[in-house]
Amino acid sequence: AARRKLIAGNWKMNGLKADGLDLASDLAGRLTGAGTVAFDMLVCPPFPLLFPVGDAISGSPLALGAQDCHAKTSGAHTGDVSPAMLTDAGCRYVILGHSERRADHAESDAQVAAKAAAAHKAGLIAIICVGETEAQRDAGQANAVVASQLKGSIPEGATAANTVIAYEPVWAIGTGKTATPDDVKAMHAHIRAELAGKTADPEAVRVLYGGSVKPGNAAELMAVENVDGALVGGAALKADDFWAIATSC
Ligand code: G2H
Repeated sequence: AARRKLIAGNWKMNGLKADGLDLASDLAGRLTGAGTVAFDMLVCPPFPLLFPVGDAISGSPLALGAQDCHAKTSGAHTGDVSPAMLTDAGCRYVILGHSERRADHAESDAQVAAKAAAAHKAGLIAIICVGETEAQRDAGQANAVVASQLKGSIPEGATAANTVIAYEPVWAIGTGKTATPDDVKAMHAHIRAELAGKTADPEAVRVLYGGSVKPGNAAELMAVENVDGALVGGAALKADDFWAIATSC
């Protein structure tokens, strides 16, 4: 089955309301104007921008996502945000287990799985991130690390309809270094094989590549077998760059 590409912008901790509204409205306008396209497009702004951006792009083909959620539905969890709060703002997706969350907040695979299960229950599509560090790759452990992250982070009940995987080699994030198409091809084939038994329909699950994707390397990366889109950070903050990446699919 053909997997439709997903081009997701992870804005990380960037942008104030005016910037976010400009960027999202610009992209929504381009997407609407383009008519039929070969990809789904998603923006994931910081929490405070979800409602204004969600309102601004509501009814357009541009989808909204968040960058994290809590595993519980409500309660005494100061500073956290529930999955239902995200759907209330218009989100369809949530990024979970990004390496920056795993590093800055010591998120474990088990926590990522619990968050993904909660996201699924709320009707959200979880984008579960995995990826090895440079030291792990140099030690020849990249495949084993990613296999173990997939095993620990994908919850029961995951399907192609509620789960997307993002492979982001940590050494390629925001560094300007990009994995070679051969590295990416090998890892995505490995991930596809590992999805068997962990999702109901492993052939249909989209597996994104992330890590310094930019207009100059997008076409080459998006053409790699088993690469079903991109999770884009830095280059997702400029409408021209993000649009160029999407339209290179
Ligand atoms: C990887 C990616 C987006 P960047 O973290 O998730 O960021 O494209 O800036 O490397």
